[in-house]
Amino acid sequence: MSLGEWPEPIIRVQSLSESGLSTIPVRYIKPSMDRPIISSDPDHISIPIIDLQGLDAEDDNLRSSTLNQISWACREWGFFQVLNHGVDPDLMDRAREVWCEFFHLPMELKQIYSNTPKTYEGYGSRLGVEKGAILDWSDYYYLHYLPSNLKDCNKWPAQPSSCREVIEEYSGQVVKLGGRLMKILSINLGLDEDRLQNAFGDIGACLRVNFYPKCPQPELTLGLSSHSDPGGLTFLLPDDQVPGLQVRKDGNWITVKPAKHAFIVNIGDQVQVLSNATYKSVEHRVRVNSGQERVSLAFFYNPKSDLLIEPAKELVTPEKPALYPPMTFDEYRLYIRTKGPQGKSQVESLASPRCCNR
Ligand SMILES: O=C(O)CCC(=O)C(=O)O
Repeated sequence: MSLGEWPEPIIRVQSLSESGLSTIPVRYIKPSMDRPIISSDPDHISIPIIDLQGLDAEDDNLRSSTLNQISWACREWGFFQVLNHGVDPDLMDRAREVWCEFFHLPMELKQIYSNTPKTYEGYGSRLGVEKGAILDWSDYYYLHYLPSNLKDCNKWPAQPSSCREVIEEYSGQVVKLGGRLMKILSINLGLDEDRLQNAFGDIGACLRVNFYPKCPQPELTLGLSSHSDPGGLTFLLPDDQVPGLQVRKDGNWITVKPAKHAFIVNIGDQVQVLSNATYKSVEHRVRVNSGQERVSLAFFYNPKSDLLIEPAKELVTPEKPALYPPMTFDEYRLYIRTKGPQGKSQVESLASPRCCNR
């Protein structure tokens, strides 16, 4: 399958939504088993919220209790919210605002940045290039921050006028948070604190800003289909006014209730591989609604794209052999770039007892 061009003309979901239609086109209608069932959401369950201030505490008990909370969240949920994470709350607000403004610019200004599946950079409306695929109810903007040879600020929106500056500052701070959490995850896995970071090499970092327009029939579609993130760690700045993100837990879909100025952190497939499945990347999806649009910023902290990623040797034992074959992130992400979001099918299809005993 070629990643040269989109297989069909691109339709902006925002334009569809703003046209005032009362039923959604058939291309957005999900099979009944994939549709969101609003009433099935158990309200009393939520993903863990962890205050990272405890990591800098002089008090050893507080520090180790924070490490334990993170360890538990990584094992049990693969998803958690972090508070006091070091990213400036005002900058978080500005980042969200500037992207809301971008999506409300006239269409012709956004179209300048239309993307293609070759790199996905720019303004897009679909993931995957399969002709006739059922599409998600969202548009997005995708850009590279690291490595610096891929960073091209001319591919970032020139409007709103503060957009590039805000992206730069925001990304720098989130990358620092990523480096800090990589150390914590290494320590919690019983590895040297730099072990995961060294396996990632010179990291890649990119931002996808998701825009979910209002939808007249939210019960028939999804803003983003179920998927696990192919990369290392994801730092999601959700819309703090409009819920939508759902995480799969024990067969149920749990709707995340974002805490003010928290980041939602989740484990990606590459950390699942490196940790030899001690930590799992977890499926998630996004619901839309008829009353309010929603914006979220997903920042992906990834390995260098041409390094082989495989289970850390220290975590491979005769009782727990290597579950995954070595693979570069470039090879790995071709799957989602071709097929679009497909639950956890990729990482699960790679896991094989036959990879053991190497
Ligand atoms: O919009 C959200 O809350 C989640 C976005 C997401 O999962 C992604 O961009 O990969």
